Amino acid sequence: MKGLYTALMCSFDEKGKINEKGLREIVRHNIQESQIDGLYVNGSTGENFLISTEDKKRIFEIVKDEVGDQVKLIAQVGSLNIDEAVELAQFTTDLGYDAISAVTPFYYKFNFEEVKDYYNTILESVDNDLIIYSIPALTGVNMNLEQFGELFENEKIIGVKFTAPDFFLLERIRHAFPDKLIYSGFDEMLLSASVLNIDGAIGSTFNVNGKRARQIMELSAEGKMEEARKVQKETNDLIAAVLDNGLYQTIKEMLKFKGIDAGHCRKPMRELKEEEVGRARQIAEKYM
Ligand code: HMN
Repeated sequence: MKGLYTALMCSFDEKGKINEKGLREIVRHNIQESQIDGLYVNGSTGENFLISTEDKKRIFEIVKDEVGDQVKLIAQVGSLNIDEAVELAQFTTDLGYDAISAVTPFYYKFNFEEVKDYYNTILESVDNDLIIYSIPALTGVNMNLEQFGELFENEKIIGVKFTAPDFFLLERIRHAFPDKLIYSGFDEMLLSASVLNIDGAIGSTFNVNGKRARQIMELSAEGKMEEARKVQKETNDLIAAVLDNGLYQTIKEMLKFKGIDAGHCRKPMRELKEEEVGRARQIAEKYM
């Protein structure tokens, strides 16, 4: 399960319905052009928190059908509705997803016992491995080293998608749990995480920048730091421009520039203005 995973985008039409043809094209682009090791399906980048259970299931099905066994698949099933999380965990395990992942429960101020119970409840219902999705800036859930350790006591919890700029904690987790998988979640910090010996990364920008992400990981592993920094710098020029223009909308527009039917984002995400579409195309032309 090590390696680079694209946090997969989904193509939606202007009414917010799944565009199956576009979704399949995005999947193929990631495998053929970005050359990633796997896909992280229905994460933040997949606009998971904006869609119905039925649509989530349909996306899981389409992606598995398109991918077959070509690359690894991780299903993000986390939900504030724990029944939905369990249902999706079972559904994707039956479909043959290699692992599931679940965002920490958010919005309400759950205490750690509640977070732990959430993961154990999901896992009691399925025979699959789970990767914790930790993204404190969006969920407000900050776990410390001891708490990660308590969650990792469940052998079915095989790792964490670590989306935080806390390299002190990242190093402590790496050192304390050498057998657990750590995936870096912030693409702009990939090199900084790589030097701490992570097992892989999961990122939205790999939809359009997968090859550079791989170079960063490989150059870092070979100790070629000067070259690795150069590629991270190029990557960060791209990411800064994308963030400035509208993250998910701009990545979709860049995919469209490459002839992929990446469609629209779902409301309440906004449409890009004409000049922003122009900027997205310029970013694609420069970096893809
Ligand atoms: C997902 O769940 O879709 C991804 O794993 C999320 C991933 O960590 C991205 N985070 C968010 O979009 C919030 C990053 O790739 C991020 O988009 C990128 O580093 C730019 O900041």
